Amino acid sequence: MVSTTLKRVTCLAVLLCLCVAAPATVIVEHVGATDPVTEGFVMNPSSTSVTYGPLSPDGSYGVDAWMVHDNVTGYATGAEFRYMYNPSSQDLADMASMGSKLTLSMRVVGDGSPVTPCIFFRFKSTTRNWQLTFGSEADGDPILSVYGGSVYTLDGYGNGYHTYILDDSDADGDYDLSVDGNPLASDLVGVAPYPTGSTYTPDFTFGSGDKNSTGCANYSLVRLETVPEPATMGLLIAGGLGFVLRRRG
Ligand SMILES: [Ca+2]
Ligand SMILES: [Ca+2]
Ligand SMILES: [Ca+2]
Repeated sequence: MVSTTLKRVTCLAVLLCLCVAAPATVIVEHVGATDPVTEGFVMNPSSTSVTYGPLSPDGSYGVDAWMVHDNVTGYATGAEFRYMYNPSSQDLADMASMGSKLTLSMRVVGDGSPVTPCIFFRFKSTTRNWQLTFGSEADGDPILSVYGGSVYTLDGYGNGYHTYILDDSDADGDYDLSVDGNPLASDLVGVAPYPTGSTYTPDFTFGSGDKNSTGCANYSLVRLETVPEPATMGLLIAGGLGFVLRRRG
């Protein structure tokens, strides 16, 4: 009897752990000083004059990262350079149905850099574009510009690594923006393609997106992931409980 009860309790505990321990599924991510090409990103363009490579670690910051330092101007191919992942239609369907989260941990290199598409982070669905571009104040505090939205000066944050998250955990198709866990903006709907009715080629991209300007940043984490909706979690837990209770009955 004791043994049977123990089994049931264990069964319930395992089900709950499974629900809690699998909160997200990574679609693609860049971590630390690893070459993004080995992580599933594609170089765009495939050769470049922009400086890129590993930092292990990034000097006194003590953080492993991958640098993309665009000090190149002009209009030649390779005067820009980014890493791109093209989500599959299954990725997009999972993001829409389960919810998604986009994470960027990055440091702007060079205090007093103008906000520039040479430091950018973007997710495009077929119908919407969420893009963040960055610069810094003279004192090193980051400046963040949301495409189609506001510009935020992150006073007091300093010139180190910061984590920017676009979160659509509620799977309603818009994103809440936070920096180091502090909410900045909510329900960002992104920018539709022009002309009206046309579609984007979906991508998840970071790096330098502009030929004739400059900007440098070091990227320690870039992640695209799905997150189960709270409702889904609830159903899983309820299903687990029902299973155990049926066995008890
Ligand atoms: Ca400041
Ligand atoms: Ca949302
Ligand atoms: Ca450039």
